[in-house]
Amino acid sequence: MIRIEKIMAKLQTDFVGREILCFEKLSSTNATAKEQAQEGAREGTTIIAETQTEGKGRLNRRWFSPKGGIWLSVILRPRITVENAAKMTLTTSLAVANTIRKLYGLRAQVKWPNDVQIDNKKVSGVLAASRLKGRVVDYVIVGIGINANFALSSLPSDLQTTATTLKEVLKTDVDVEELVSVLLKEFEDCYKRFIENEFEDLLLQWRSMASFLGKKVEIVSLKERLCGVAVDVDRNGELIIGLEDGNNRNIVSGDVIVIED
Ligand code: BT5
Repeated sequence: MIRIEKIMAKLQTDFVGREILCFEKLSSTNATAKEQAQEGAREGTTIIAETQTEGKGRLNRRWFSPKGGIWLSVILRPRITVENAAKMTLTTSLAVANTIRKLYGLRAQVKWPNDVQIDNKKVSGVLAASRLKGRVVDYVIVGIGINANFALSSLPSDLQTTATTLKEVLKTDVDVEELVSVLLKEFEDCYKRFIENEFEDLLLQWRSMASFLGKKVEIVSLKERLCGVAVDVDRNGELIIGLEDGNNRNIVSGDVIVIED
């Protein structure tokens, strides 16, 4: 069981996680967070579930959420316009990578747009879903999944080569409540910097942990597949790909597959 009192005892945030709702099982913490946000939950309210029966990734893809993982969503109410909302994803993955580095000394890396990896394997995925009022954001639900205390064998076999868990890497269980409290603090710090218009500083740090920059990659999106070199991620959070013809292309959404190290 995840113990809220233990998280609270360690929590050093101003507002993120000051209100925590913890459930044994939910369909998705994002769905519950959305309901709470619509009912007026205050900024920072955090929903945690020990397992999710319908955890979601981007494009409605399935996110496997066995017991032992950290599955949580945070409700935010930033005063930003729609163009800025996508930057929340990079801000969040930076917070997750920083947390894993600080707590366990592991070389966590980020992959555009929303993965955190250890040894090129996905240990965490994040999502930022915004609800708009005109061009302004009404609220953002940030969803974070971290594969913490479960064996890889709890995931479907096709994911066992692309994913990893903290338990698998560290060969021991981690303290889940400590992980959640440090993560929420790290996230709040990154979020505050984002709100204070320091996204470019966050991006500098994010880039320094990026596993894929400078590598030959394939981009797979709903519209197309293309190959090139991952040149950079720009100040809007878009991925810049150098094509074989010498031109650059900006990519707004899609998956990155590294094809040559
Ligand atoms: C993500 O999507 O990586 C975002 C994952 C966000 C999960 C959190 S958990 C709390 C909150 N509540 C939710 O319902 N969601 C959020 P994407 O980049 O689309 O990656 C999805 C793909 O990752 C799937 O298609 C699988 O290939 C793979 N995958 C699924 N479960 C995984 C896991 N536990 N670990 C590693 N890879 C996984």
